[in-house]
Amino acid sequence: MFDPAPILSGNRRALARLLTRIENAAPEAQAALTALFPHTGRAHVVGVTGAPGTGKSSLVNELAKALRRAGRTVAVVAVDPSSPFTGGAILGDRIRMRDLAGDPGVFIRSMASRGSLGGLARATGDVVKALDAAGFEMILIETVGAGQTEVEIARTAQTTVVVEAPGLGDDVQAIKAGLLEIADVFALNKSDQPGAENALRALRASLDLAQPASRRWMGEAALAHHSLPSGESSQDGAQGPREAAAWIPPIIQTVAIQGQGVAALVGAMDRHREYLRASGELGQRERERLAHELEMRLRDVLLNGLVARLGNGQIAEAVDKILAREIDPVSAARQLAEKAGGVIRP
Ligand SMILES: Nc1nc2c(ncn2[C@@H]2O[C@H](COP(=O)(O)OP(=O)(O)O)[C@@H](O)[C@H]2O)c(=O)[nH]1
Ligand SMILES: [Mg+2]
Repeated sequence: MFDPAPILSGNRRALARLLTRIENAAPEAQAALTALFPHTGRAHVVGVTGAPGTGKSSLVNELAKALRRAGRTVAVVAVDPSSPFTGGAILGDRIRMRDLAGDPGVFIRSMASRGSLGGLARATGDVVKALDAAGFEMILIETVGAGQTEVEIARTAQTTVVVEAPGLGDDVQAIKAGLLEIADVFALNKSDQPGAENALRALRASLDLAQPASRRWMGEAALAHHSLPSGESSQDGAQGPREAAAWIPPIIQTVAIQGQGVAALVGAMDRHREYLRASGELGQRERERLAHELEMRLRDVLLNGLVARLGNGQIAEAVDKILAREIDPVSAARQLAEKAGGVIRP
């Protein structure tokens, strides 16, 4: 039997060991997650995503420091689907370790892909559950915004921060397009760099396409005093009652390497969480997320059960028949399911 007490009382060794088991999909991990599940659902889970080089790691590092200064506990999960390394072998993480080493209120974990990206998304979700049960108040998940895995991982987060930076190429624009719709907060990082003003204008323009100009203007005016001085005029007193009705993703200008704008970014993350709670969206998103997870797990359970009953031989046989165009994939799947238990009827 797995004893959840050490994890719940903040034993870091026990936690680290569990996270390794989760990553390796070790059989004991599931028993642990079952025991810990009732203790989850308290943390504010924030995804930090964006193109490579925009400054996500630097920003996450500064966010962790700012949260610690405010007496809040924080866990960081850095996910890199392209890296075969894990366990903090990434340079950025070693830098982070130096800043935050020895602080029991911080926990940092790097995760890398071992083949299946779906597996990585699932492992990340489980790692977040373990950190949540361990009592970390905020969990920051850093991912490179590129593909399906990131979208899956973003589902885990309650708040998604999309990091942008000036002066990146066309490939970055492409990544951006997919990220605009999942952003709850924008961090326009590297605001010290040439082109920052242009980047701000470009980002606003693409957001205005998605939202009525008047609403957008109101949201930003309300947040203007949190941004870095940028020569932009800020309108005071624009925060009206409509502010509570809809969330407008704010753009927070930051300079991660100087820690500038980081407090404002924490403020925006907190406000988003408060908005989610007040609007009822928090519960709704949680329900959708858990329903999605149940569906995924159900698929796994059913598929594993089916394969166990039929054996790989029958499945390979079906593939041969499909290949020979003797049967189509959907009909073959139905036949196999019926053979395995007869429970599945279209
Ligand atoms: N000038 C400037 N450089 C930054 C800023 N933030 C990060 N960098 C640098 O940009 C590079 C990429 O940062 P990193 O945090 O690793 O980006 P990531 O790939 O998004 O995680 C590093 O050399 C950082 O020092 C910033 O605000 N201004
Ligand atoms: Mg990084």
